[in-house]
Amino acid sequence: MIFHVVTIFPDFFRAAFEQGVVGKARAAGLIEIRVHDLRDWTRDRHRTVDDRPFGGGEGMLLKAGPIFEAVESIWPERRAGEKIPGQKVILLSAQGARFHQARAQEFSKLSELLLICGRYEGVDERVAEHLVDEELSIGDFVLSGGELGAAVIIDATARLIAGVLGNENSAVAESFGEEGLLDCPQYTRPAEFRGWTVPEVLVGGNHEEIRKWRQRAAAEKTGRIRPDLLRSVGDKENAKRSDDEDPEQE
Ligand code: 9D3
Repeated sequence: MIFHVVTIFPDFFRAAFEQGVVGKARAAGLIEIRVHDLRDWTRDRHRTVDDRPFGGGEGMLLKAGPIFEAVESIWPERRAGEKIPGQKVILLSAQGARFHQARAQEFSKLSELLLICGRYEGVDERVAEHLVDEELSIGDFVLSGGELGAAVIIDATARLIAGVLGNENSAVAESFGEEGLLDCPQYTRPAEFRGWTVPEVLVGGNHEEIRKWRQRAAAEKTGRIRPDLLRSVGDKENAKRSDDEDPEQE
């Protein structure tokens, strides 16, 4: 899979993508990350990417022109407004819909993903209206630009691509996966650290007891830290049950 990033800070990404799972996936040739400098598509002497908002207001906006030129030069088909199956353009902005694990799953099946990083006070709205497939945010907090968002989406997506993880199953059977619970608490050696011991059952070797403890501990921790996840598990199960119901009975 090829990831394209359009940004005014191309250097931001080097270290992030050299290490860990993403670095290994690149080294193995499973993914490619092409970082493009937005200023390469400016035409003026000062390589201007921003301008003041019509109607007044604080700060500067990213201009539409260089962003359209960038996308249309990376994917020339887009110049005619043609959309290629397996390719998606995303704008990272604070005004976007929230990115989540199901979107990462979806993106991992694409052949190419192009991420445009917003900056300053925002981006000329014609980019969201007429160029991109989707406008996404990574959460309800204020960042200074879309670069961290693009890195988050690439990391979450790349690790799901077949062959990237050592264990093919581990991408599925984890939190925010099928069961929608947080992981259970986990411990490693030493069995006693500063007087705090590991739950007895985990060192006992009774696998059925361990399985039950882990299930209970995961549900307890999820209820304490992320009760919103438990509610959505309930919603999913209700949805499944009504799917199974006799379609004659509404
Ligand atoms: C008047 C409010 N504005 C500034 C406080 C809104 C605003 C403009 C531009 C807030 C953030 C930004 C820049 N942020 C991003 O480009 C961004 C972002 C984010 O801020 N939060 C979560 N995800 C993302 S993805 C891109």
